[in-house]
Amino acid sequence: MGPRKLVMLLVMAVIICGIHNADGWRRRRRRRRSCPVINCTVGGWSTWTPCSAPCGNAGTQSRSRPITMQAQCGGSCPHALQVNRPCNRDGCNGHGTPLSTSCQCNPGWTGTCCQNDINECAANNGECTHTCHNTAGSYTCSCNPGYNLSNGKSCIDIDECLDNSNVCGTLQCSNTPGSYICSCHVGYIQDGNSCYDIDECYNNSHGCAQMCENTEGSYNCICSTGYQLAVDGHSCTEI
Ligand SMILES: [Ca+2]
Ligand SMILES: [Ca+2]
Repeated sequence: MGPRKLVMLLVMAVIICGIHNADGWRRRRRRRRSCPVINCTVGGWSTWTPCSAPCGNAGTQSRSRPITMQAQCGGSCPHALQVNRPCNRDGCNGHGTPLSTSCQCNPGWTGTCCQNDINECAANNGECTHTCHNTAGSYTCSCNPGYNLSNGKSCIDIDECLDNSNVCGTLQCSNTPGSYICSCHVGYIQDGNSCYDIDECYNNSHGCAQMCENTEGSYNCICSTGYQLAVDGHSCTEI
């Protein structure tokens, strides 16, 4: 065999070998293509975490789920593994103003979320003159009978004698704190709702030096002939 034939044989061997190797590569490639592409699988969602704030405007909570099988053969994992959502937004009692994780309370309320009523009556009786009533978010004052509430806090005595001039009928009306008294004028005695003249001459309360004359509501002292009534209205002096 000459050198020329030897070269030809070598070239042919290289070509055959190349074709053979190309077949193997194609087969390997087909094997790789036949590996099934599998995406990941995920488990069920967890329960929601506690909210990050009890109220306000920034509370969030989340839930998650695990990957139960990783992706294979070039697969992907397109599932969300955690989601967030807002929670406990606002939630300010008593129309409070939401801050990030708490509330700014209106008067009468306190607490992180303004959930607690302030008992205004606990301090200085709520500045009520008489009775303080605590209410949710506020308070009120009330007065004992015979008084009117003024400016929501003060109790002012009612002057029954002025407001109702007939409250005592024909009797004399005297205003008192929280009430009033019906009484007879000086010289009269009360019996029920009526007043009767006191007979000072009869009951000997007159104090006249000599004689006594009863009058309606009063009495006069009288002196015998030869005497005159002194300036004190009771004594008698010789003329
Ligand atoms: Ca209150
Ligand atoms: Ca009164």
